[in-house]
Parts: sequence; C-alpha cells; structure tokens
Amino acid sequence: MGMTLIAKILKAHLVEGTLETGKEIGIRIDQTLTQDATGTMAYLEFESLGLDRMQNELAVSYVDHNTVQVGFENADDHEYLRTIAAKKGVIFSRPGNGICHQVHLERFGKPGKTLLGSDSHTPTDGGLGCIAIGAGGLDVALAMAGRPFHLVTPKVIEIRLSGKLRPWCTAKDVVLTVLERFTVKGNVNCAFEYTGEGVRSLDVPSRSTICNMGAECGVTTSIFPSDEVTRKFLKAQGREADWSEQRADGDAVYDGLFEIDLSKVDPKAACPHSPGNIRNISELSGLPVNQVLIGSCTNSSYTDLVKVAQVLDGHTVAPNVELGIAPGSREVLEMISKDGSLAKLVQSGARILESACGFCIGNHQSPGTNAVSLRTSNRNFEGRSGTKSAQVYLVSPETAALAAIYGKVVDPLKEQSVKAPSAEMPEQYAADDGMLIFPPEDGSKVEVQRGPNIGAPPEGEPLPRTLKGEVAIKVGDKITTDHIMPAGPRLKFRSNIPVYANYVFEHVDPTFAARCLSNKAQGIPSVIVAGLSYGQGSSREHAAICPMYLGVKAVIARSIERIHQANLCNFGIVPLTFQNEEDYQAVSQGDQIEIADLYDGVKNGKVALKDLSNGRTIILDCVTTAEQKEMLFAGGMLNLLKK
Ligand code: MIC
Ligand code: SF4
Repeated sequence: MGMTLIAKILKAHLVEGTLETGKEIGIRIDQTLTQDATGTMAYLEFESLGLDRMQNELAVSYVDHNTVQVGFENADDHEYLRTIAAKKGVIFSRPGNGICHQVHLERFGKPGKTLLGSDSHTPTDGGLGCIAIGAGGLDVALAMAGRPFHLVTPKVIEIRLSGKLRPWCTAKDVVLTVLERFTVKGNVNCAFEYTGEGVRSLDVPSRSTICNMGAECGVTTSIFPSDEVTRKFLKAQGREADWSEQRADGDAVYDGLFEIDLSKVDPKAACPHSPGNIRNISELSGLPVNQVLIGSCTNSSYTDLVKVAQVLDGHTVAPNVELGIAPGSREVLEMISKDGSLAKLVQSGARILESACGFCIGNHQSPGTNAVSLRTSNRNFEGRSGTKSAQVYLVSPETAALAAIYGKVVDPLKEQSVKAPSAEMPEQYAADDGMLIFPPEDGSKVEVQRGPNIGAPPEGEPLPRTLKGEVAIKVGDKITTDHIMPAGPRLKFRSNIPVYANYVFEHVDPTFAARCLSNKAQGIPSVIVAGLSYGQGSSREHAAICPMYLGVKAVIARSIERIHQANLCNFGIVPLTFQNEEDYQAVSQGDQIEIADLYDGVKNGKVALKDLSNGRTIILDCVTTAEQKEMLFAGGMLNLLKK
C-alpha cells in the first residue's frame, strides 16, 4: 500500500509506537521555534530541565509578538531571550527581523524535516514539504531537550487541487474554501495533505498561506509536496542545498478526499467572528469599510505586497479608511523598498507598520467602535482586535487593497476598473542573516539577564484521589484561548503568572479570577465547564498555566482542541469530556461537584461526576495518553520530570 507524504516523514522520525491512525506515537523533532510571547516560559521551563545546551538540530528564538514595548516588561523579556539563547545554543532572531513563521520559511525550514513551534501557526512551513506542528511551550522545551514529541497519528485528508487560480483569486481564497468545507471544529487529530496537478501553479508563499490557516480548522498539520517550485524558492533564498524532493506514493491511501478546482475558487471572506464563517466576496459587495490591515504570518510575503502595491499604485486610500501594512519580515521590507513597491504603498497613504505580529494579536491598530475592519490575518475572534464591537473580516491582500481604495468591499471579479495584479517569485531574495545572532560554541560564560517581571512557572500539585469542588464558570461553544487568556495589552504579563492569572476570562467574566482565588484560599478546587471545541486557536500554554495557578483542577467540555488538551495535561488540569453531550445542560455555574474516583478514573479513562447541587450523576470520559496520565498524577510534566 502506498504511503502519504505525512506518513513517510512521520515514519522516518518515529521513535515510539506504531504508525496507525488514532494511535499515539513519539517522533524525533529536528527543528524547534519559539516566539517571545510563549518563549520566555518555554526557556524558563527548558532551564528547569537542567541541560546546558539544546539537543536538537536547530532551535530558533524569535521576537515578533511583543514589540510595542509599553513599559519595561517586553524589553526585559527580549534581553532574557537574547541571553538565554546564547547560553543554551539557540539562534536569536532580533526584534525587527520579522514574524517567526515568515522568517523560518525564508531562512530555516527544510523539506522532509520535523519542526515543532510554540505557536499554533507553525504549520506555515508545511509549504516547504516538512511536518511542522504547533504545541505548547513546555512541549517545545522538551523537544529542545532531545525528547520525542508525542502525538496521535493523524487521519490524513487529501486535498486534491486541479486547474489554476484566476486573476484576483488567491491562496487565501483557497484556504477559506477549505475552512468553508471543514469549519473550525471537529478536525482534531486530522492532517491535510495537498496533492494534484494544481499544486504546481502555487508558489511556496501561497502554499504556506494555505498551510498557515489549516490551524484554524484545528488540524495537526498541513503539508505540500516539495517539488521543483520548492527548489526554486530555496535557491532564491540561497539555500538550494536544503532542498530534497518529498512526495506521496502514487498509490497512497488517504482517510478522506476534498477536491478543489482552483479555476473555480472565488474571492472569499471569513466573516465576524470566526475564521470558519465563510461567504463569497460577491455577497458582501458594497459593505463600507473603516480599516484595512495587510500583514501577519498568513499574507505578508514579498509577492503579496508587490501585488498590493500594484493595486494601490496611483490611488489614494479612501477618506473613510485607515490602511496599515506590516511586511512579514525584514527581507520583505528590504525588497519592496528596493523595487519601488514601498514608495507606491507610501504614496497611497498606507501607514507602514513594523515587521511583526502587531495588529494581528491586538497589540495596536484597534479599530473604532462598531468599525468594519478587513484584514489579511488568520483570526477574527470577537475582541481579538482590541475592540469588542468591531466587525473583522479576513480576506486576501488583493481584496483588502481594493477595499482600501474604494472605501467599501468590492467584488474584484465584477465591479472595478483596476488591472489585476500579478507577481512572480524573484530569482533572488534579499537574504540577509544580519539580524540573527548565532550562539557561541561555549555558552557557559553567558550571564542570563532577568528583569523583575520574569518568574518561573508555578508548581503543580499531585492529583487528588477525590475532587470536591465548584463549577467556577460555565461557558458555551468555541471558546478560544483568546477568551481564556487575553493577549493585546495583557501580553506583557506573559512572564509573570501571578499577575497574568488575574485576567483569565477577563472579557467573558471579569469576576472569574477573584472567585477562583477565593475558592483556592478556602481549599476548594475550581472546575471549568465548556461546550464544543474548547481551547481552539492559539498554542498559548498560559491558558492552562494561569487557570492552574488559580486552583482550577479540571475542565469538563463537550470537546477540547488538541493543543489545549495537551497544555492542560502538561500543567496538571484534568481534561474531561461529557460521554453524553446533552449532559452539558445538567451542570450549572456555582454547582458543587464531586468526583470520588478521580485518580482511578484518569487511569481507566472514565469518571462519574456527582452534581451535589442537583443530585445528578454524569459520566465523563478522560481521553489521555499513557504519559499524560503520569503527568496528571504528578501535578504536571515539570513535577513528573523531577521525580
Ligand atoms: C496567535 O496568533 O494567537 C498567537 C499569539 O500567535 C498564539 C501564540 C501566543 O498566544 O503567544 C498562537 O497562535 O499560538
Ligand atoms: Fe503573529 Fe498573528 Fe501569526 Fe499569531 S497569527 S504568529 S499573532 S502574525
């Protein structure tokens, strides 16, 4: 039986288990990446493992999230990250060098390798034909320590592409078509593998845009084959030697098939407030727009911005629109500044933003009250922009640029007179590693700088035999990690758990943290009850660490997303799911609950919850791997490692 490309790469890296769909395996991780918002915790955790140096092939630490630096905290974090990288053998990408996924694609990603990153959009590098997976910081720290990464062997869904995109129709519209079909829930432990003759027509940045937003479906990873197009891209980056051909066998057997004829893909938008809420641009035509933001790790490549410059050329941004553009990397910025594209952007009235995550994570450029904001990024969760009432739509750079000129959404296939943009990948990128700091051979003399805001992760407590506690909050479906642990102005507390913990569920229920702390003071554990797809979105392990700090011992949900489930186990919070989804209705906020056999239940995969407030007994599943059970018994992975 022929193998999929995903199976081939997993097999080549298999160190534990057998490669069978649904079974747990351990794989060797070749490369790791971290970014600053998850990185400080990841390196503090790495330090607690007591190793002098990282042990994998390559580890890169990027600074791209917290670059606004209001107050001393972020700058202190950057210094910690710079010095710990030098000490532990990690390459440091300085602030200003660009967004981790864009820079990793340009400078480090390699076909056939495995990459684990403490950011959910790490699969961006799947555009180069490698297996790239997002995970919590602790999992990345363990991979840097040379330990295997554990995952469930995913179902591999084939997404077969044929035909060629029409002008104005883009890679973003392809992935929005994928989101339309698969939505943002129900895809845990699946992976997308792109095949078919249509693949050839997509350049590497387009492929990466598509892999990037697979994260919104909740899949483990997305991958394209590595072919001549990939070779051309790596050659243009001065890295032809990193190329190898990677493709599935001709008779590979997949677990599902979705076919897309690229010539039929229409311009689309993900509408408020979910990346899975897809409509054709033609249906939105005429919608007045207040803000247009182009950038993020999804759509900020050189070719993206050249096309934006072509659309904007000779036009001025409509008076009702604020246009911001953030090139994905310093390489992109340098190239558009040399070829004249930057001048066109500036002439149009665009505000040029730093090569960083910036607006995408609500760090700046929050829209006005009730404003309509068109963005090329990947997430439009309610309030993520910093303005709860704003209506954020996710679109391609081309659609965004047109709207900036017209001041409203325009269907590019029908109603406008601007010439369709087109850009070829350059023969040579302006590759320049000047903003990368390579670590010294011997890091022992490096003094690590730690500002006052930087503190080690809190200690977990071993699992109690019986859990008698309170439902501290009951939330609905699709609660994202942005709901649990807000970013934006709170990001600067990422290295200070006792302070950051005060903001858990800040925008859902601002009294949650105080309630949990009061329970904790009385020795009462807290429990979170949730609906479907709890913890979707980012990889931030703070969405587990901070609740742990507040005394949360279990999450009971209708379903829990992959990365968040792993983070809960890593920090000793028991992930439980209703065996009968309807039982979600039977539990209310404030109920007193008891799970008499928690320890045995975790061991056997099933517990009985008694709701002491209404007398009902509810059966819950506890689906965890053998290693996760041990973590839960010990009160988290760090405790387990100390044993
Ligand atoms: C995001 O896009 O939500 C983030 C910010 O990049 C997160 C990581 C974080 O919270 O630091 C992610 O995607 O994992
Ligand atoms: Fe940064 Fe946004 Fe990409 Fe997250 S999704 S890595 S915040 S650009």
